[in-house]
Amino acid sequence: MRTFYNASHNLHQGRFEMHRGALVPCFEVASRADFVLAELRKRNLGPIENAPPATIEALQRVHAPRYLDFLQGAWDEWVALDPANAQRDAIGSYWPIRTFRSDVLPANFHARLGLFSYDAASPLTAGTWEAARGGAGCTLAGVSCLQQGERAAFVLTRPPGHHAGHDFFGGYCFINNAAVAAQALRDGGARRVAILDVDYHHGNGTQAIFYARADVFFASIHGDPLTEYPYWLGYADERGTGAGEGCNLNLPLPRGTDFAGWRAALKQALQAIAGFGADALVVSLGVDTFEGDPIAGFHLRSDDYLRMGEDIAAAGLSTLFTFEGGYAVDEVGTNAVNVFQGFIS
Ligand code: SP5
Ligand code: ZN
Repeated sequence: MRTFYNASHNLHQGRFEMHRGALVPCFEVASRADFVLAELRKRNLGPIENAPPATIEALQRVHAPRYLDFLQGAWDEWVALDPANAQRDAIGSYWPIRTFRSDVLPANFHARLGLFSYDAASPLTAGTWEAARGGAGCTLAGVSCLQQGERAAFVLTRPPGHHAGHDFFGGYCFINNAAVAAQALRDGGARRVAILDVDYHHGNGTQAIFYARADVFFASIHGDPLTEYPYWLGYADERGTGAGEGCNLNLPLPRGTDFAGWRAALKQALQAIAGFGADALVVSLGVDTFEGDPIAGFHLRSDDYLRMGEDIAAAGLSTLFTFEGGYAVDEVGTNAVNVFQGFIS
């Protein structure tokens, strides 16, 4: 299996995230990708390649122009406000909740930072834009690979993507790689594309991007948003809207769920995807379902990821994996690569 590795990922290194009233070191660290890369090499799973960054035009297939403009210039604006800002990351302080306007683009930087984000846990850094754009470029290279007839490819990148929406970042995510992939597959001629999101957290950004569409099916298995981030989306009654009705499947599971329970949900998701009749599959691969994850609550073990890969392969679709969460840094390589090992076995 070919891997497209975003060598620019380490330009994005957030220092602190706001966690319940305190700034704590970021969970989403650069070494996550390094551990996965090392494990891929160790197991000789296939070539590891680079790709050029995505163009703005390609990103605009999924994201709003004014959001991309903001992301691209945000760091320079932040530092221009105060040279001392170069030593600290940009984090929002003000958000336009219900009753506020979002059509007006304020001149004030902090107001725009809040307009285009939804949490204080996703620091924007000097290299965030370049890292995120590099990841989308790798995603497009992975898509090309499938279009040339490869069975599967892996996009090894960070920051992750599935919480990022059409015009907002959050949940450590800035550009929605899974959405970029699904859209590029459609643009390349696939009639129907399915996205399977196995990250512990509901992929609210991906769901929202495709919610009204009948050509992209979104299925997600995740911690119940009644108690788990992102809290305000990911419930079982969200089934899509308009033409997209029936093209969204959420399978929330309680904290403490082990692989037996999780695998039953996977079976259900894969059955729904088979019923949809997709031409290609995008997997948002988060491994924060692992029992040792510091910010999540499922109990999957390392061997379970082999079975996960086997089950996904049995769907028989050409498949692009994009890397999402997984914060038990020492095991993140083993767990992610186990999925691919199972997939190709
Ligand atoms: C891509 C991805 O996995 N993003 C996840 C973002 C989660 N951010 C906030 C998590 C808050 C969880 N609080 C857990 C308390 C642990 N002691
Ligand atoms: Zn996650």
